[in-house]
Amino acid sequence: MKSKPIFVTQPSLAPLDEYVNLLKGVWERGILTHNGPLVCQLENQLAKKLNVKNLVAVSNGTVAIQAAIKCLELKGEIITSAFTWVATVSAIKWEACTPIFCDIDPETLNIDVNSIEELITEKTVAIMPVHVFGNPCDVDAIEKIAKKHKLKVIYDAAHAIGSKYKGKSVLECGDISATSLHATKLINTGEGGACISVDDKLHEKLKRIRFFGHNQAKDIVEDGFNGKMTEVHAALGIANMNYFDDVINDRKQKYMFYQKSLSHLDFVRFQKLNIGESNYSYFPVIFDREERLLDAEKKLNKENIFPRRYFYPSVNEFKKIVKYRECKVSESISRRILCLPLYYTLKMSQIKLIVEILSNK
Ligand code: T4K
Repeated sequence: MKSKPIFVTQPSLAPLDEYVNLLKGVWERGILTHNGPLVCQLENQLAKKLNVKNLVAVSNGTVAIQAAIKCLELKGEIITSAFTWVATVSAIKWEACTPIFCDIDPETLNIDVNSIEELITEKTVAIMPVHVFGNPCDVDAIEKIAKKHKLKVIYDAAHAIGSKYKGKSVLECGDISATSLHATKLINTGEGGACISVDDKLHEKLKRIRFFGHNQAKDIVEDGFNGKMTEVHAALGIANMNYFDDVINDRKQKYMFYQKSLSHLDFVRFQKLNIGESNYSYFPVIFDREERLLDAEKKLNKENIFPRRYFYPSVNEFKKIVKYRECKVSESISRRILCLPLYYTLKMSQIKLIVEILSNK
């Protein structure tokens, strides 16, 4: 009989009774959405936990990026990383802006800060870097470029809950950060996301944008949409959040174990985590050649283990939805990178098995 499949990740879930207890209140109140008490509780507790001043919960991470673009009223070109999930691109496009792809640093896998300025034109309105796999970008360098050219900065911080820059939450960097609370993230609400901005005016505006553009009197005062989170999702987030410290510590230990156990292989290397503090949310392995990756994937799949090719292909290569612009480093790394299973309930024996399979060339 085949063993249970091991996927790239599994949601970190609080004990069911803790979730059910919160749901009882939802049933009693009969309030399911529209900025209910649990959404407010989640926002307050999450802001406290992450040590950020302001946080607006929304329906998913893609909507969080769109709300950020709407909030800054951007119209034009947005320079973003070619090495990201398609949602970064689709959010920019949904807001009628144009993504301009910047290549990445081959070591950190984040936007190459030395390649941003050459992409700036009179149409550029913002930079949207991605903290790839939770590894903080070179925020100071990006801020310097943005200031010099009077550009806004939105961080796609979908992976970055718990990541830090200069000892503080990386989510407070830039004009707005957009994060994800999807099932696969370190804190999850099933589907969900959040916008973080230290600017109180932007924070209030984000709240209105999420709620069709209504103000308190229900007048339409912004160009908004429906980006609301439900009480059922917020309840899940509140229950799960209590286990965040355990989840992040567990990830770090497993990450370190993987790295140490695979470091003897001369055909793989790892993402460089040199700026700030990563949250170790993914464990990507960069192979020397795509054939070697495909071979490793095949061997793992044979044992019912399913790593994922995040991100493949490089988003500048999605020719159906974007205008292709070559980004050599991102394209090459996309073909050679594989994220190995990493999650709270993953057993050490399972990690050892994965290491063993990868070590047998
Ligand atoms: N920006 C960046 C840089 C992003 O990476 C993302 C999303 C976004 C923006 C947008 O945020 P959201 O709008 O999604 O909040 C996943 C996630 O769906 C996506 O959230 C994530 N990034 C992306 C990197 O990965 P898939 O298609 O690979 O996920 P899926 O559903 O196949 O899940 C992966 C594995 O996890 C499955 O094989 C099994 C396991 N799993 C998954 C789910 C959903 C479970 O065990 N339980 C579950 O409920 O995209």
